[in-house]
Amino acid sequence: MTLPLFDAHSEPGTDTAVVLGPGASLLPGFALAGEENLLASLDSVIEASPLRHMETPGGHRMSVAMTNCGELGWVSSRSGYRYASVDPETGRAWPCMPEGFLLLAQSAADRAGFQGFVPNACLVNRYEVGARMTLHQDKDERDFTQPIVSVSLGLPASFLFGGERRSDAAAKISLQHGDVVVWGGPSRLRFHGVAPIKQGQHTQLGPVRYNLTFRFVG
Ligand code: MD3
Ligand code: FE
Repeated sequence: MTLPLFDAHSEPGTDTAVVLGPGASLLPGFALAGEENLLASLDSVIEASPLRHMETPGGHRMSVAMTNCGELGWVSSRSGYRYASVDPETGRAWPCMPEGFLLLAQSAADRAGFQGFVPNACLVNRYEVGARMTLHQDKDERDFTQPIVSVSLGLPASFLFGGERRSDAAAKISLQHGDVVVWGGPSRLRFHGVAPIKQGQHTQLGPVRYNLTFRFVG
């Protein structure tokens, strides 16, 4: 089922929240105000810790390329998933979280009703056309009272928002360049994923989608 969030004639402004579920709010276009700074900061993060296709514990190459910034970064390898303070590719600390990233994540969390959010990790995902993320839960963090803030950039995505069990039906939510979603409260442990990215060209970013997820690992 695709949720009709709004039609072309009633698209909400950047100050309107759309409730996707309990504790889950879509802030359409919320990242557009600081877009230029955001994209420049993204470039510098990727320059310091390049995007790479990590290996799953099962030995598969992920179709999404990833890197991180902040105190901790999420990594996957044959040994499992973990948060690490050192980038295994560079042998150095992850790049600091750019101030504009932090302010964006905090103001979005605030707007969605989660005051005092201080993320210490930001996972950067890059999807090329055809890349996807299968249904999963984000449970490698130690503190599920804190939300996850996600920022979509570039090509649109069909986001799959499932339930508490993998087998629960998933709603499809269309996410556009500049959209921010805050996932907290009872939605924090819901299964979710991203359908294969469809072919297209984004004016600034080309044939790719980026997603930033801000987390407080604990
Ligand atoms: C719903 N990334 O990196 S962000 C991930 O678009 C991840 O790259 C997706 O799932 C992406 O782990 C989706 C949206 C998201 C993040 C965390 C959630 C949705 C969530 C946690 C609970 C429920
Ligand atoms: Fe996730």
